[in-house]
Amino acid sequence: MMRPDDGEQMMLPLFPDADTERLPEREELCPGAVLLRGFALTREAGILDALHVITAEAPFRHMITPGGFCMSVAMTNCGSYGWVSDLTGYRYDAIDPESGKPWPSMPAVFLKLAHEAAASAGFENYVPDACLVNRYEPGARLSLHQDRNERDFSSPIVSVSLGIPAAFLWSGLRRKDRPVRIPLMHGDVMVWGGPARLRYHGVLPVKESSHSFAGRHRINLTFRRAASSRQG
Ligand code: MD3
Ligand code: FE
Repeated sequence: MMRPDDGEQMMLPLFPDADTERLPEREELCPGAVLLRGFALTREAGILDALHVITAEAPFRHMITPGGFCMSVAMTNCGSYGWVSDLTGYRYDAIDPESGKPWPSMPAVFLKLAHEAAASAGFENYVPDACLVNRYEPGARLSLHQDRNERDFSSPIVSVSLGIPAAFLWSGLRRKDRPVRIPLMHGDVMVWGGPARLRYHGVLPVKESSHSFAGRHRINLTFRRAASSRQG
């Protein structure tokens, strides 16, 4: 027989979020920006295979900035468009300037990962047409910048961190805003859209370490919609 106050005997946790608060799986950093810890972990084998196919066709290279500096991050691309930098500026190009051929196609495992990450951050129907692959070795960094070469700012950017960790610098809409540091680990995925899309961001010099995924490297996959969605 139930007594009226039996409900009070249930083990209701005193602090409901205590277990998840230390390492939340899904964290909203600001409106439009969601961090999905470990989201890519179940697909690392497929991602690694795909990376080998891409880099056999379009090897990592250090691009030159319009100011004449050699970037410390090595890059390549896959998808319909690739991000390129040279003395004439930054742009998206359907052709890899090193090979004169189109960039390797976007592997299905990449498309699915980006689509599902975007959906779980609230962006439905995300179909990226460009994936920039960044490779950091210890000491490599990416200074504060905005990503604004894309036609379509209404689509989010999905960023996948693999290999050794890095500290991501996340700032505001103005370069002088004070950045926050976010440690990014193997398998973490970030989705940036809406009001967060044009925030300044960068990566601090990567510290020496090693990880089974790619030895002394940090690999970052950055998915974008370079062409406008209407144009296709
Ligand atoms: C926030 N890459 O390739 S990804 C880049 O870790 C780039 O390699 C970094 O920034 C990396 O352009 C950071 C996370 C990221 C990417 C684009 C963003 C964060 C962003 C665009 C707007 C706001
Ligand atoms: Fe960026």
